[in-house]
Amino acid sequence: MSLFSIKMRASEGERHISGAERIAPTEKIGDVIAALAQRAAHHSLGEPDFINIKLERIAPEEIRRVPALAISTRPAKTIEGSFEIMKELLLAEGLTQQEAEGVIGQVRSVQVMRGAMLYDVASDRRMEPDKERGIRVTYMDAEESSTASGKNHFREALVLATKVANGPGMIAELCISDDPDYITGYFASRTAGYVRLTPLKEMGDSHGGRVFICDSRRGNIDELIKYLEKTPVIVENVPDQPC
Ligand code: PML
Repeated sequence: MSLFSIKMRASEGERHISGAERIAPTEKIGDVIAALAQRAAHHSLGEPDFINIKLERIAPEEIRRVPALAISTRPAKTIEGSFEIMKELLLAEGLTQQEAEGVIGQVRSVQVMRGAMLYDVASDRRMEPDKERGIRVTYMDAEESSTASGKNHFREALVLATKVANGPGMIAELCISDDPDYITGYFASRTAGYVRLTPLKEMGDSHGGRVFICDSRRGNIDELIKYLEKTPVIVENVPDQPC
């Protein structure tokens, strides 16, 4: 049975409107393409004038399968309370106060950036080869690839976070959604799991982004970037809802 990577991106002029991807077997390709085209055409950010749907066959032996991270939710009364929990989780991963405050400052100040920042604690440096572009995590899906046309923030984020957490030398990921209507974000790591944090921002705020925290003493950075951007990963046991 062949598997295909199916990627959709939609834009209007220079403006990015929507993007999504799936990994699906040949017999599901038609349904997945239809769902992604619907999603691209009906987006709250506007009607695109360009929709690109790209298919690539993936060799089954290239695919890595990993179980979804364990899910938990840590609600807080205030945004600052959520960032305190984030800091506590970073300290538990071995970051110093200064490092933890530094990476939280980075994720809070991300402007519009399609990819993620990659911060190395060993050198105290950002490691993205192109700082404007950031690191773009692609080639991933849940085992039960969805053919729903709406975006499920939680499910898509859990898939991405699980892929990222399994990268060589990765310590943790911080995420604030850039969707102005979505105030829940997360902290994720192999040890803590996928920890949903809410609220991480005010309703209506379109700032958001991701910071990946790694340690170049524990894994090679070039290999990590190659894994994040190129290795196909299927995540097992991904629920539709956080429960
Ligand atoms: C995004 O918008 O891409 C990030 C979504 C974060 C999802 C958090 C959750 O609901 O678990």
